[in-house]
Amino acid sequence: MNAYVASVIDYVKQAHGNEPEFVQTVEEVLSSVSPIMDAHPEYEKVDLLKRMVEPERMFTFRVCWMDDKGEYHTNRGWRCQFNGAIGPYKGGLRFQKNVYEGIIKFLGFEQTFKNSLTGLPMGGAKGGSDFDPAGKSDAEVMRFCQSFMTALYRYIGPDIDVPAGDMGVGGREIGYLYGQYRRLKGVWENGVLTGKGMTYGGSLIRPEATGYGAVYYLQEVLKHENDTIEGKRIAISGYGNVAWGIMRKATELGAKVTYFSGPDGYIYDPDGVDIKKVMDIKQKRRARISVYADEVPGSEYHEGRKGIWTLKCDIAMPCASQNEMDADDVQHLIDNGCMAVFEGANMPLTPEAIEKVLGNGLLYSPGKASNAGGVATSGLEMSQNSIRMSWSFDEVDEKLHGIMKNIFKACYDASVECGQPGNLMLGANVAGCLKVADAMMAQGVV
Ligand code: 2IT
Repeated sequence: MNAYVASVIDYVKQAHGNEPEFVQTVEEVLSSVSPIMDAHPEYEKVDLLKRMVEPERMFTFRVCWMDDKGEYHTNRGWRCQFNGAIGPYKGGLRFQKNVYEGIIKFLGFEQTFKNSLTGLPMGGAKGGSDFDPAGKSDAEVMRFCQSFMTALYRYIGPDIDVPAGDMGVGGREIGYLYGQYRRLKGVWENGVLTGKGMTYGGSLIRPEATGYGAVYYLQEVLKHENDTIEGKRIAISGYGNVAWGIMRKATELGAKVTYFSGPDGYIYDPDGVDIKKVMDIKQKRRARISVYADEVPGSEYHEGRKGIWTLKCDIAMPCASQNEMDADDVQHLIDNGCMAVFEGANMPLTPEAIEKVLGNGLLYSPGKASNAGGVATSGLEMSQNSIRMSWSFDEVDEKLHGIMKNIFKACYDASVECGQPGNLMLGANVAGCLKVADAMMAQGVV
């Protein structure tokens, strides 16, 4: 490994040893770009990587709110504006009990390179709270979102920083957040958030865009292998918007999704997943997935979320959470003849799992490439808000499709340039990183 890259990784390990997820992503990305550093000593000369691993700024704030019983709660909120070299900061908000600085920083770092890969002018950011949305009423969620935005509104804006959803933040939360932003600012600046409802400036396809994009990306990879998605059996972990976007598009294109999972178990439905039912359970009723088996005749619920990787599938798409798939899971997949692992979530594979996938010649794509369709469509939502127009379903879909094709081409070309054709992890990290690096170089030491 290049000595400069090794020294920056060591520095991050020392300075951020208590943030393992952040250390993990930095190590992955920087190891990939090591050959680039050999070829470009000018980056080392200005200590570029040290600046790249340091967020431009990060806010921590108090979010206090009252529950329906009149009791008071105080949560912690964060926004990390990681890198603004190529555009306004952009990235989602995650509301989940286990959120802390390390999670927000890992997501912000990944987002920087993902956004770069989309080809759209968006810098990298992420935010969120350790608020646990489980079991909260609409009124509680509204009061929490209003309090969150009251702390955040002065630091964001359509040309400054544009949050969106991530885990625990969907259309309902974005609505409450925008309402409070508008009340506080007294202006119509709907480009400040993406993932909005259609009645106030949302974009068609945004809710399903991450899943659609992942399937478009998968199609490109398979086409390159002279293969097709038709008839493929796909296993998906998770049942959020990424998962149901994949279910819908993959099914439309002739693949078969017969199982999906939640935090405590998985569903097997031999007839192919009833997507409407999945959305109804997750979005409207916010219920556990076992309800699916209670209501869909012929389907089964099995305890244990890991079980999903022990089943036969051609393509595994982890869409739940970071580090959800380890080397043992990959071994089960390989034993069952699985040919590809495509990440729908951010960093769902442990480093050992990635090593096993690559070592056994499976096709593999990191989330920053295969799940970039979500933020890409957020970028399209920002464009529509700027020109005060709405594009049709077909217009947005066509643009999204084009972006995913370009991402594959950028990743593949970079893998060839690095002498490892088809290593899309390397390609994604190199292609994503180079654009940001060159923009930072052009703008001087800031
Ligand atoms: O991980 C992601 O790319 C997102 N949560 C979407 C971010 C966005 O700004 O649409």
